[in-house]
Amino acid sequence: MNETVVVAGAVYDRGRLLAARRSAPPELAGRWELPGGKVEPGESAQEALVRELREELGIETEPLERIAGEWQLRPGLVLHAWTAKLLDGEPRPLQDHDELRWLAPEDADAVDWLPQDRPAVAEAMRILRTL
Ligand code: DCM
Repeated sequence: MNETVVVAGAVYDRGRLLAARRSAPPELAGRWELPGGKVEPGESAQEALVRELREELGIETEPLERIAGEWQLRPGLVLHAWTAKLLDGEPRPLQDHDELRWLAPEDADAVDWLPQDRPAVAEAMRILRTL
């Protein structure tokens, strides 16, 4: 099996979870996600997550733990999610997104999440409540 992993980050800061609204591609634009991207050959999931969050949002993060589960995006592409701590920077939508929001646990349903991200978001909010 040579499945490509998309790694998404549940980035926490001061009791809130970062949500990002996609600006592309057209079929995903306007929906909200946990930001991230594809793991490249030779990269670990954690390295890919740190790189993607730096490229897309201009932030430095530390991956914490894998959120249990994996979600098929399409044949050959599978979504994993990790919790991550914001270390430095104020997130800005530099590419792929046009809006960002910090959500408290009670606001989890305030945005229109991509369906494939919903299980990871629910688990991320459960973890956030315990931190
Ligand atoms: N993707 C997703 N959920 C995420 C991140 C990405 O469903 N939290 C999907 C969107 C794309 C693919 O993964 O089909 C690759 O993402 P990107 O374009 O951000 O590299």
